[in-house]
Order: sequence, then C-alpha cells, then structure tokens
Amino acid sequence: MKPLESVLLMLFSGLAGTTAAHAAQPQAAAVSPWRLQPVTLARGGGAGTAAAAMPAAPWASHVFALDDGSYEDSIGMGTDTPTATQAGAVWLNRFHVAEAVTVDSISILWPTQAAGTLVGLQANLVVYHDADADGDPGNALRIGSDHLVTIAAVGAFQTYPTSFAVAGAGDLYIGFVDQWALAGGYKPRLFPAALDQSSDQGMSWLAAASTPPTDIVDLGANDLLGTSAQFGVPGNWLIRATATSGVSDVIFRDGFETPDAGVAAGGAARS
Ligand SMILES: [Ca+2]
Ligand SMILES: [Ca+2]
Repeated sequence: MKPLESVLLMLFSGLAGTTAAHAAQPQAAAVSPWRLQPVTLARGGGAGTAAAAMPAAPWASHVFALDDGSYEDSIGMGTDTPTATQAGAVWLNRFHVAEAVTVDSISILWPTQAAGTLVGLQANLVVYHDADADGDPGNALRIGSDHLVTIAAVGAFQTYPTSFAVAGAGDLYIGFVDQWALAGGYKPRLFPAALDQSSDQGMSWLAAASTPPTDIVDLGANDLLGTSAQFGVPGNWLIRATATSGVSDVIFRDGFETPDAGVAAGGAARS
C-alpha cells in the first residue's frame, strides 16, 4: 500500500483550525499541521465486482447510486507507523431530494481485504440532511441515532433496512461509520470503503478527525472533511440507498402506483 501523506499534505493544507466553525470553504485556511497528525488515508488495493446490480427498489422510491458496480480500490483511515492501525471515519455519498423522504434501505459493498476481513464487524449506518444544499455538509443535521449492522459478507452489496426520516428538501449524505475502529488504533488495519474509480461524480465524501475519534454527530467538528478527490482518491463509494417519498402518490385505476422519482444521479442542480 502506498501512503498518501504527500498528496494529503497538499490537499489539506488549509484545514487547520476549521473545526466547529467549519463553513462553506473547507479547503480555505492557512497552515497545515498534517505532518504532526497520526491518522492518514491509505489504499487497500482491493478490487472486485458486485455480484448483484442494484438493490431491489419498491414502487414510489428514489434509488440513489453513484458507482458502476465495480470497485478498483479500497480506502481506509489509519496509521502506517510505527504500527499499521485503523481509525474510524464517516464515509458518505451525497444525493439531492426535492421533498421529505424516508431512507428505507442502505446498501454497501464491503471490499475484500489483503489481510484480515470485515466479516463479523459492526458498522454504523448514518444519514445527514444538509438543508441548505450548498455542497458543504459541515452544518448538516444527523438524522436518527446509531444503527449498527453486522457485516455478513464481502464482495457483494449487503442491503440493510432503515427508517431515517428526512424532514424536507435538501442534500442527503448517506453512508456508514467503521464503528469498530472509531477510537483509533485498531488492528489489523482494514480498508472499509470500496471505491469505484471508473468515474468521479464528485459526490463521495469523507469526514474524519486527524486525532481520533471522529465526531459522527457534527461533521463540521472534524478537521478532515472533503470529497474523495480532495483526499487524493477521486471516485465513488459503493454505497447505495433507497428512499420513499412522504407524500401520497398517484394511484391508477388498476391499483398500481407510479414511481415518483427515478434514479437520482448524484445530487441534481444546486441553488
Ligand atoms: Ca468501477
Ligand atoms: Ca451545508
């Protein structure tokens, strides 16, 4: 695996001091303490293809996906020296909705590991609502509370039922926390986020604290917050979701509803 400190030093020169007051320009400040910080991002090198294409979507659902079904790398936060360890982070895909919805499932493709396995570990599913939809989730509101799920298999999408109720229009940031490693120092070092590098939709995000633990309630309280490209690994996390609109749908005479939205490809136009 190749450490990314040099890339990160460049990309994050400027995040120093952008803590709770984190505003609209996450890369805009002045001095980086990066070399003093113990936790960095690295690649796990795994690759694979999803066994199944999309999670099944019920009628009247939004289907959220950014990836092409195959991942070319896997990514994790942690340390390389003196010992390789993992630190938990918040891995998120951004989507836009024009109305209140309930996120009723989240699907994640867990990547295979060069060493160790994710099977048996518990991840925390998370959803954040950025009502101002300005491309900065630093002030996004976390929806609901911890939703721990067990990783049962790798290399294929695992679909977990959820009930995250989002009150209105805006951007949704949907994903997971590698909860087992949240305190940092976890061994062996694992790479929980499968990355589709065939394209970069600019909608895959990562929030982390350079000194663990990552704040999973207030994303803006973390000194590392940006898109995968801003972390030097452009691409899309293999995180998908479905959501059901809170409004009533058209009912036809034959009794079938029409879907009120199609695939939302990575957040539509911003205001
Ligand atoms: Ca791919
Ligand atoms: Ca915002």
